[in-house]
Amino acid sequence: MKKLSTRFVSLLLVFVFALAGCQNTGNQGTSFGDQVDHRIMGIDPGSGEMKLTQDKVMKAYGLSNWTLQAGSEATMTASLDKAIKNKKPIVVTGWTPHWMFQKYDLKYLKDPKGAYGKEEAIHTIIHKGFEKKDPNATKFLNQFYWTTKDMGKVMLDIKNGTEPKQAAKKWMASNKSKVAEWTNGVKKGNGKKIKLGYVSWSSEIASTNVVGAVLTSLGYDVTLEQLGAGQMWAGVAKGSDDAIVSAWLPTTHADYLKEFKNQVIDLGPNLKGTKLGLVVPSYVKINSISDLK
Ligand code: PBE
Repeated sequence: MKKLSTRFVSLLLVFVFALAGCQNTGNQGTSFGDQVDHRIMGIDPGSGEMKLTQDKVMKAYGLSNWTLQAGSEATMTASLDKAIKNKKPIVVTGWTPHWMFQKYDLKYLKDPKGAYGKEEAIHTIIHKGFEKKDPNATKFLNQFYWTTKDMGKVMLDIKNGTEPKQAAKKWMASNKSKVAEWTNGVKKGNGKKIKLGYVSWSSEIASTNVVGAVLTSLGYDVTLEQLGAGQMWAGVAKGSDDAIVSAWLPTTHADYLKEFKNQVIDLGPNLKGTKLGLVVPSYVKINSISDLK
């Protein structure tokens, strides 16, 4: 009798501990949504990705009980960093090219409904009239074209602490033939002023600084102006900025282009193969945006 009850008690203990264990890790039986408090860690409200996520993605997948938390690229990557250090679940609005894919083991959640649109490109846009005011700089801007790999090098360098201006110069020095292609047939700037608007997204800090550095090396007097996404588009439309190299098209900045299309000229892609989506650490069990529901 005694023996039996000891056995029963130890079995009971095993059971109790197993139950407690489940509660500790919190992922047996709790949905992914519950684990992350039905919260997607987003970025700046003016970004195309926030609009797309709120208006298209969350609607398409029925995520009405979810919150898209506004912040910035910096707050989003800080949350991601913290979650990964603690091996906690998290879902963020992410994009490619971005250094986070080099720094962490991440995956995009599948988007079977195609709510984020297809692969797109980053375009160079000038203020309408700039092509006449400065055909020389326009020629260079038109010839500026690089790859996600090129941009990735500059981005990672900046992420690792190099000043953006310095990182741009460094990249120029080790990619002379590419710079020579962009500046082929382009004359000296002779101190002419040029102003480029950009948003402080890692990808745009990298590209704008590289374009700025090349223009500076040509003898232009370059100003880089950091703005919000809406201000950046309004700026190049008004002409308070001459150009931007940060237009994500055809989907992400579709609304901005529609609003300002009569005041700007699209010089076409300067980088192809970008992507937007919901991103999670690879250790997270779910694989698709559909699994969020
Ligand atoms: N982004 C990076 C921007 C474009 C570049 C994806 C955060 C956006 O959503 O507007």
